[in-house]
Parts: sequence; C-alpha cells; structure tokens
Amino acid sequence: MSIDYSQKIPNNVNLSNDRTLQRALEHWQPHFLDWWREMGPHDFASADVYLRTATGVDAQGWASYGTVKMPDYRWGIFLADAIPERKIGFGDSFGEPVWQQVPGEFRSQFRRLIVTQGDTEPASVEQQHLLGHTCPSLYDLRNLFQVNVEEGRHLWAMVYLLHAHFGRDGREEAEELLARHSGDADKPRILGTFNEPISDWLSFFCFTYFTDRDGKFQLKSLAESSFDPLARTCRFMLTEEAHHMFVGETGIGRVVRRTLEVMKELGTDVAQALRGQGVIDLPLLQRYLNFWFSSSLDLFGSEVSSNAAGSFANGIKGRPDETTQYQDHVCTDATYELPTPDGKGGVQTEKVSLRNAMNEVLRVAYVRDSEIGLKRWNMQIQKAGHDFRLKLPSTRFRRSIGAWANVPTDLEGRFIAREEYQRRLPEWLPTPADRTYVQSLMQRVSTPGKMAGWIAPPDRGINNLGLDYEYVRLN
Ligand code: BYC
Ligand code: FE
Ligand code: FE
Repeated sequence: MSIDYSQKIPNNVNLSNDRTLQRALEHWQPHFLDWWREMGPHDFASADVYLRTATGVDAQGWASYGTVKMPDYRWGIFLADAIPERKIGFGDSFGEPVWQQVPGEFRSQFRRLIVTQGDTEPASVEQQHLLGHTCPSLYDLRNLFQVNVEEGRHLWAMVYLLHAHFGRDGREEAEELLARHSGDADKPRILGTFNEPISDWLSFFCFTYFTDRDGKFQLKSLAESSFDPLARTCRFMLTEEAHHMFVGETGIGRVVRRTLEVMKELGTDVAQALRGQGVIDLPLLQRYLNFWFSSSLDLFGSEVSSNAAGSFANGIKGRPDETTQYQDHVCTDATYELPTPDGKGGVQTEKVSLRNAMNEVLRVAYVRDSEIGLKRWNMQIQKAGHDFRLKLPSTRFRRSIGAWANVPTDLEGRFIAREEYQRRLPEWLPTPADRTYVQSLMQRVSTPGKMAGWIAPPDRGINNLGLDYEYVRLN
C-alpha cells in the first residue's frame, strides 16, 4: 500500500479508519516535535537539507530525495507489505498463523522489548545533538541529518505499536520515551551504549559502524516475530538501517585513507609526526574501535538468559534469518557450548540449552558481520605497504554484561590481573590525550566540496550528485 501523505501523520496503516488511535497519535506528535527541537540537531532547524524520504515501502518508493528543513520532515508510520498467510517461524507455536494482536499472556514481554527498541532511537539522536557544528563536510553533515531523521522515524515505528496495541500503558510508555534522555543522571536511556557521549565524528563513525549494526541484528530478529505488525515495521526499518552502517564503514575507511596518504608523504608512522599534520594515527583509531565494539557487545545481553529463552519459546523474538539459516526452529532439546570463566582464572565449557543461549547466537553472528569492514580497511593498509592491521578485540574484553562482565582480560581475551588491566587500559582505550587531540580536529568545514584535513573525500556523492553539491544550505 502506498503512503498517504495528505494526513497529519503520513502512514500506510489506514490510520484515518481508526479515529481514536489517530487522535492519540496526533496528541503525541507535538510532544515529539518539541523533543526534536530541544534534543535533535542543535541549531540547524532552518537549514535546507537534501534528504531521502520514503514515499512507499517497495523498492521504488522508499528512496525519494528532496530538500527539506528537518522540523518539516514527514515522520510517519510505514509497515512493509504483509506476507499473505504468514506462519509463525520458530518457538512453541511454530507453524501456526501469525498474530495481528498481542496475546495477553505475552503482553508484558512484548512491551518490554518494544520499549527497549524504541528507547535506543531517540537516544542516538540525543547523543549526536551537537555534532553538526563540527562537520568535516556538507556531505557528512547531510548524512548525519539523514541518520537522525530516520532514527526519529524509528521512534515513531515503536510508538505506533505501543499506541495501537498496548492501550493506556502503551501511551504512557510513549511519553516516557521522550522523558528519558541519553546520559541523564536521573532518567538515563535504558541500554549502556546509548548513554555514552558522541562528541566527535570519529565516535560517530564507530557508533554507526558498531552500534547501528546491533540495530541491524536486533531488528532482523524482531522481523521474525510472530506478532506481525512488529515484524513488518522492523522489516521496513532495516531498509533504512543499511545506510547508517554505510556511513560508519565508509567514514572509517576515509579516515584510514587520509592517514595513509599522510604516512606516505611523511614517510613515517610515528603518531606525533602524523598528529603534527592533523590526521588520526591508526593506533588511535584502534583504541576507538576497541571502545565502541566492546560497548556494543553488551547490547546483546547475557550469554545465558532466561529472558531470551522466553522470547524465543513464545515466538516473540527469533534469530536473524530464522527461516533460511536454520533447520530446527523449535530448539527444545538443542544445546549450546559456551566458554565461561571458571572463577579460578581458567575457562570452562558450559553446556546450556540453546534457547537460553539465543543472545550469544546473535552476538556471534554480529561479530562475524563486524569483521567485514575491518577486512576492507586492512586491505587499504596492506596495499599501502604497511604491516599494521586493525583488529576486533576479544568478545571477553571490557564487558559489563554477562559471563565476562568485570573479568579483566587483555585484547586477546587472556586473563590478567586487575592491576595490570588498569595499568594497560591507556594502550587499549582512547586516553584523555587522544580525545583532546581528536576534539582539536573537529573544525567545521562547510564549503561545498571541501573536506576537513583528517578525512578523505567519499568515492561518490548522494543519489548521483557531485561531491561539490550543496547538500546542506545553512540559513
Ligand atoms: N545495558 O537477560 P539479559 C538500535 C539488561 S540498537 C543495560 O541479560 P535480555 C539502534 C536487560 O535489559 C538495537 N542493561 O538480557 C542503534 C535486563 O534488564 P531487566 C536495540 C542491559 O533481556 C543505533 C537485564 O539486563 N534493540 O536499534 O535477554 C542507533 C538482564 O538481561 C544491557 C534491542 O535491544 C545493556 N547493554 O536482552 C539507533 C531489541 N543488556 O529487563 C538505534 C530489544 C542487558 O531485567 N531488546 N541489559 O530490567 C532486547 O531484545 C533485549 O532487551 C536485550 C537484552 C537484547 C537488549
Ligand atoms: Fe534505528
Ligand atoms: Fe540506525
């Protein structure tokens, strides 16, 4: 179904047929806009931005481009087309018809997951509130704003489900989604990573590479849900997510390219010399990767989780690509072998029910997917004739959630004494000096076609436009 843009709230869910729901959402809309003005991109309300807006949910419709002022962006409710006669793909009710309503007995589990998903979306916009001021180019500024408006829309996607299916509780949760704030001492966002500041563009690229990729995996598993409206809304969100990860992967790739250029010019890889030329030395980049990767790993929850087992058993949350990647969709007897610390400085193998290990199944798939960008960046480094390689740290390193939480290990995941861990952290994570240096590079470049000195230009512009196109007109 195409999207009806004549409505106050653009949608393809026939909102005008349900007056009560429409009124409730129209009541929430100004609260969202107030939140956007206060917590969204700071100081860019009057800028004209070259943005992509969905006009339909099929392949042709979802990428139509035009110049928009962000507060006028048409946030709306878009579900991917229904799959006729879709059946439940996993868990205890495998093979039964999917649900158009939430079964009462699973209501609180669904609500909790939808709220958690919804909470991350505005959180990321809040984290990126000030970044526009220090953009390395208008091309990058436009990409930041594209990501921001889409995360705003992802919030709408979850708020629609809360309003349409969870009655009064759902409406209250929708208000709370605007009341918690990233990093707030009293009312923080729910998940750890979404309270970390993103105050420079290197962090932004790491976040879109690693944290938006958690989004990809969580949305893929919710897209398998037996609750069909949730599955359909997540399926559409995934089409937007691809661009967010593209921004991260190409952003880091361009940082690497620029650094390699200067390494060649100077004939050195000494950090101090490179910093003298205003580029980001590769060991510094590695420390940023260590930080955001380890933080994002926590977003998958504990290795052994009864919440995860319940979500799988009840058909609430499946595995990414459940239908095509697995033979056994019920997993009643299957087990999973999990390396865990034995409490005596060694590692043991625990055999747990596969259902209880679903968070870990997702995390393993995520780690594999995260390797792809590193291979590409390392290819550039190799071609330039250097031995240095970027690496993902061990999944045991610097964890705060799950079996490895607060277990001191090095980047390879070897146990070390807590004292050694503390002492060596400056080798592994961005130091205050690293952050100050990166911050010093963050100077706004806003001439069309020009790039900051620490990042190479992208291979191409947006939607076949040139790199010197004025992607954002600052008014
Ligand atoms: N920080 O059984 P456990 C995205 C809590 S990103 C703080 O281990 P469970 C995006 C957990 O909530 C995708 N708390 O884990 C990206 C639970 O608390 P309660 C977001 C944490 O429940 C970029 C307790 O620990 N979507 O879209 O199986 C930009 C024990 O939990 C953390 C989703 O996450 C943490 N890291 O799994 C914009 C999908 N980890 O309830 C957007 C929905 C765990 O006992 N959420 N806890 O108080 C879920 O599927 C699950 O809630 C989780 C946790 C996978 C997050
Ligand atoms: Fe999102
Ligand atoms: Fe995203």
